[in-house]
Amino acid sequence: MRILLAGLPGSGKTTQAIKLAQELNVPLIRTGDILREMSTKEDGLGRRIKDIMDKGALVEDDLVAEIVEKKLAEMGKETGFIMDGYPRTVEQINRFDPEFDVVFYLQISEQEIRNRLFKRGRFDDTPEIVNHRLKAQEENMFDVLGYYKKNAQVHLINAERTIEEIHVEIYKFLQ
Ligand code: B4P
Repeated sequence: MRILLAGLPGSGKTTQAIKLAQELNVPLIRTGDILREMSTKEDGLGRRIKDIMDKGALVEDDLVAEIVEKKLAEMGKETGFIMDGYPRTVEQINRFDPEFDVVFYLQISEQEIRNRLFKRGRFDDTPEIVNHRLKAQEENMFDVLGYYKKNAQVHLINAERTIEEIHVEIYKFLQ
């Protein structure tokens, strides 16, 4: 099964994606991690990605779509996978659509997002960068969700509960 964990930054999508991939024993693709790894390279591309991520903006659609398409081609789509962080815009879907069977969308308030991210304290969790990330992603995620409502099975999840409660809901839905 091809599963997407979607939501705004801080909604818990990565947390749930890791747990689910372990439990189902299927490959996990995380664009955030791939891009952070690429951003450590001391070449032109690495520096460009670092610049974008430092500001809390989205990396170019073309580039991210190409990375994901390549990764899935290497893995073989037929085995099933869990995706975290892609697509984040409809433009990305137009460039490459992984054709998910199920999409879990984690719903959360802005206040709770801020609480969680400030507590986590990653380099891009400062108030200014979080504002940028939310601005860059809110409208886009709304459009992405609209697309999948027509093209996949979408399950909306109340993400303001414990990690375990959310995981159980997702897991049960897949049984
Ligand atoms: P990501 O790495 O995907 O990071 P994120 O959106 O901030 O959320 P993350 O998944 O890490 O956190 P989670 O909600 O699980 O992206 C980083 C950057 O990469 C983007 O800003 C962008 O620049 C770039 N990027 C990635 N994909 C891209 C794409 N497709 N196109 C363009 N650019 C792209 O958890 C957050 C915190 O909440 C954690 O500390 C966790 O412990 C906590 N938490 C989780 N669940 C909780 C719960 N139920 N209760 C309490 N706390 C919880």
